[in-house]
Amino acid sequence: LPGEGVPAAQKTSWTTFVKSIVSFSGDLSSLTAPPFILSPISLTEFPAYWCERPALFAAIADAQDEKSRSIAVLKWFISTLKGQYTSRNEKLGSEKKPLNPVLGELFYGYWPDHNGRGQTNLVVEQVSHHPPITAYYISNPTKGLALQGHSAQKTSFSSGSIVVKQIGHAVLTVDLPGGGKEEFLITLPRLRIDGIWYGSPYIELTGLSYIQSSSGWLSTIDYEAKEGRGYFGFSIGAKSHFFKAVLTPPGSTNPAKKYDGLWHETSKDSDTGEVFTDVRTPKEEVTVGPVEQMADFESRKLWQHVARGIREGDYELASREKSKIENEQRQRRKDEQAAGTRWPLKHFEHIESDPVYERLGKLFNATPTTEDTYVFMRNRDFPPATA
Ligand code: CLR
Repeated sequence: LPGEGVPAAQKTSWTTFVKSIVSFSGDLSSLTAPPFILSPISLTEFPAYWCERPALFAAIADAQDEKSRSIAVLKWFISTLKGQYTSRNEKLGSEKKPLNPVLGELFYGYWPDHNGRGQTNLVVEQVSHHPPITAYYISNPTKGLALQGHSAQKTSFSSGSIVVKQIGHAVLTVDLPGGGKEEFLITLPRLRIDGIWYGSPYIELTGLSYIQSSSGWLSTIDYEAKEGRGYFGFSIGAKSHFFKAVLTPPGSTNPAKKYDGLWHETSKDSDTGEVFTDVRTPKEEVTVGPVEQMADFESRKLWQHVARGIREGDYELASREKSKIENEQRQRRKDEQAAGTRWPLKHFEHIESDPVYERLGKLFNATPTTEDTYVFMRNRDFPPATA
């Protein structure tokens, strides 16, 4: 039923919200939403989804040749999708509206070493507020792996769904044992947020995404697989989460490997039937130090009272604390403008065009043909000295 997932007292406010997204295109984060759809988690925490299976990440470094490395990267990538796109439904009951990070907001974490896989470290910084852009750097120094990327969104509304175009890309750099490195350009799929009328939004992935290796191997992931249809060809629609992927060798369009399945459950090698990914096992959440020891701009400290308000249903507290943060931000921007200064980023530097994107994007005719990026400049020690 329409509005099924909406608490009775918030039905009017949900209708108003839905009306506002229907006639809106751009930055959804700025719209006021009813309390039941608010998440107590800031978008700066989302890059952690890239590494919740640290062993699969580390395994990329153990692959022995170009082809196996590309397979290992694809396996790790597909295995992150469940966390990236379904974990709010699992944890919070439906997709929710994350807290909109402030400029300079930070999120640090790590996954400890275990069975020789090495420690993986996470640095996230909100590098832009309008539009919201989040930059991240995830590294496993022991294994010689680093993932650098940024994430922004363009949203529009189409036949009952929110369509989210992901802006940004990620580059995975693998240090090779014999010296030298291999790079992987990772593009991001489009999202459709369905279930809006019902008040229980969830994400479906659409279109294609790519993982282009500097070795020439290319993975093409297709999220439009047609197996999502049930008896009589009716679309099951709800939560199909199918994908098909093909891996092609340098300079060829002939697949060397094909995979298909459900990215939130299991997938297989299409030719042999052998298991490719299985994400039904528990994932490992990022380790984060205690809030009491965080700096003021670290996400969980900055938002702690807002988050408590949302979690405990004290929406008055949440909105009062949110206004405080927003007013303080406005004042900061005013002061900077008056002084002719700009907020200094801590870890990243913006560049107009990413040479890796340019170089590797050509190999599969990436659109757009050029993209800006945020280069990771400065690290910090892990685990935090205070932990
Ligand atoms: C951020 C980057 C992550 C993957 C990811 C997952 C969920 C996306 C999020 C990104 C961006 C913000 C997002 C969210 C789902 C809902 C939310 C699009 C792409 C929007 C702003 C909120 C819409 C409000 C409805 C829930 C009503 O790697």
